Amino acid sequence: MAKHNPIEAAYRLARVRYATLGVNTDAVLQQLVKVPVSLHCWQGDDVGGFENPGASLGDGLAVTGNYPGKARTPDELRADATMALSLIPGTHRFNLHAFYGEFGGRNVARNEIEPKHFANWIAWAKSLGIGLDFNPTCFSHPLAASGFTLSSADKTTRQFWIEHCQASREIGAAMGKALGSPTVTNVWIPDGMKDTPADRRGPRERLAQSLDAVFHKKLNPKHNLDALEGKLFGIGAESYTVGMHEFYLGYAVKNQKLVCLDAGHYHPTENMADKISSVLCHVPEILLHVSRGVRWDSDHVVTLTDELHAIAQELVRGNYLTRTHIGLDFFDASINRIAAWVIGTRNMLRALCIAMLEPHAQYRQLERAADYTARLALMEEAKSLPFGAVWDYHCLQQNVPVGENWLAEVRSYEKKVLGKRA
Ligand code: RNT
Ligand code: ZN
Repeated sequence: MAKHNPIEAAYRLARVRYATLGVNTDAVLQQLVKVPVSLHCWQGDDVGGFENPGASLGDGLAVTGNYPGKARTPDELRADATMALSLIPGTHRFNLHAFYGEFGGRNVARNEIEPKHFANWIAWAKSLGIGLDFNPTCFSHPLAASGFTLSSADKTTRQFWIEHCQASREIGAAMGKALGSPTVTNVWIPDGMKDTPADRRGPRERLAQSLDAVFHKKLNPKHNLDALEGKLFGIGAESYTVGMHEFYLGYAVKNQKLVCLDAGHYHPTENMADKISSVLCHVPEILLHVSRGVRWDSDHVVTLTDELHAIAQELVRGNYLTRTHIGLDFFDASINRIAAWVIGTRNMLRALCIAMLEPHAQYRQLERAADYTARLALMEEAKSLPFGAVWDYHCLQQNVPVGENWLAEVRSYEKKVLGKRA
């Protein structure tokens, strides 16, 4: 360690402080660097995809803002994501939606997409040594315009989306195989109704049947893992969401699939963190969409909130990191999109770092002894421990900018690259 580097000096002091609580900061950083976060491709281009340039979003999703410089092509999106990844400590993953495939200018129907349409993405991921995750895109499409996809009463529509999801799982498996790390393929559908439905049962029973068809073919879990994402409501689907949490929880428990918990998809007074240890009693693994709900929007950039701390604490305290796939899900078009990725991902990792630094062995001991006074006292004191010094040192060690220094790099990329995009 260099003698006069202030980051290192602060770390040395922090290490001593944490040691008094029985926490080994070096061990924490060794653990932290191994945790991958899956960056969602759709922050880079406002959930546009590359099927239909200029197509507008809908189906319960809304992106607001018109910050200049969004990625317009797969190459631009890869360049932007590479930039974001270079500012985040550790080795992470990238999460693609099906409509980010490269179809060579041809109109390839969604139920006919193949691994070859993602060959460039796979090559890019390989070059960075990262894994990929995947999602069928059951929105932004004429056959989703009725508000129903896998749960549609129309057999042809239903079949189309079943085939799209089947094709997506095959792509997920091809990615996982090529990259030597399982791809999590996550199904989310927008199906629902704006106003009170007469029939809540029919669409749900059809959705269950469609999912059975989607998952009929067994895929090697070393290549592909299936996840299901529920939601409370979407814009324009306020009264009825076919795929609500209870629906998928039941389906996932029965079929041992992964449940995807999106932090923006519950009633605002519900705590997503509290669901982790509940759901993991009954399914082998989970996927997280870490996000931030603000009033009716479920997708603001992840900031270092109490809710985020709670999620990280649950993952660490419950020893769930090996059974949890951490992904992000937000889209903000009102700020620099690369900065949005960097802020959200660094916050997720920072929250994990803080959670790992807690003296949880002591908490647990006090709890077992029913000394709730000391437990509360210790938890509150822990809130001002010098975790910032540990996090800064981690960034330094991982050769990424310390503190706010990453912003200057985004600014210079903005000038050199984003500014030249029309
Ligand atoms: C929608 C879900 C879903 C999407 C992405 C684009 O409410 O959260 O995960 O955000 O698939
Ligand atoms: Zn989500």
